[in-house]
Amino acid sequence: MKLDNNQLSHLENEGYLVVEDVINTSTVLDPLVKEYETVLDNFANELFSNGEIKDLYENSEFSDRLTQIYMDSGRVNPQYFDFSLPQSGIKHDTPMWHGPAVFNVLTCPELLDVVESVIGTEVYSNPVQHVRFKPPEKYSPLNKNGTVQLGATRWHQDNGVVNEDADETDMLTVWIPVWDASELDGCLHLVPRSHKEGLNVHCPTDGTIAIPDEVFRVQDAISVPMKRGSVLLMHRLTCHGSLPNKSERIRWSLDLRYNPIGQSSGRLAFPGFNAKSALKPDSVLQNPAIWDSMWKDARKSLAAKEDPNYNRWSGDHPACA
Ligand SMILES: O=C(O)CCC(=O)C(=O)O
Ligand SMILES: [Fe+2]
Repeated sequence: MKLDNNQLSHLENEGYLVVEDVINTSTVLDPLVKEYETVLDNFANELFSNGEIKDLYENSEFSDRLTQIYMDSGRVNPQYFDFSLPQSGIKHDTPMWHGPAVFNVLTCPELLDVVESVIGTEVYSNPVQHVRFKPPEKYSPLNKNGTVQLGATRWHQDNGVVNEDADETDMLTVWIPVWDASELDGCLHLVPRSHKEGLNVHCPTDGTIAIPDEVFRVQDAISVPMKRGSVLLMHRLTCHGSLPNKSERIRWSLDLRYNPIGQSSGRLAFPGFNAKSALKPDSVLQNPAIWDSMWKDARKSLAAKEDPNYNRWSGDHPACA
């Protein structure tokens, strides 16, 4: 699906765009859910054999099973399911998941057509990408300070969480609800037109980084409920975050990024790949097993050296006081 001029001007002027019915739910999203059922099975078996949970919760469907396992073990483990690596502390056996069904979402032709309409024909899959299972807050384990583990995502700009080498690029964020994401489920919220107002200061806050409310137009935020199959496009400078999950079910999303081939990804230690190219069609990666091995190679080399620094924010700024 190519975007029309109205859609492109909405993205250009507002800094975001929701496009409905892009991703085929039965051929792309259902297989993703199936694949993650096997990952969850492995997770349950590992925790059970380590004595971290009392039950395998085999008879519960995905959302309840993951929630029950998190409750029983007392901690969330997003890294087990993620198709990226953490920013620090990578070990040779840091868990991650790069299965074919995930690769099929990243390279889904309908999605790449949408992305091409925005950034041009030469499309690179940027390695800053995540799966997010946000558990219902009422069941989510708590941190030592009493806050919910994996609760609402704090306000940020994606440009603020990557290195300076991505500052002048056309990196585009694509947020994909695997299941419907309403306000109750903890959908995204964002500030329209904030991408025209530059990069804000981000402050180190509770183990993550966030833009303080005082420095941007937080009062102008809108929430963006979305249906399964839709995608949300965002400019790299659009201020956004997500709401707490007040529902009974996990909020399941993927967030992906793409940039034109040849531009810097902002996390050069991680592997991206050419996803679509009119100029060099032979350079496009089609084999999910190669993608998986690229990440395993990156993990091996990162485990053997000092952590790269992806964070430009020191907390010295007066707005962080
Ligand atoms: O899904 C979320 O809670 C946050 C997602 C996000 O920040 C992003 O997609 O860039
Ligand atoms: Fe983000």
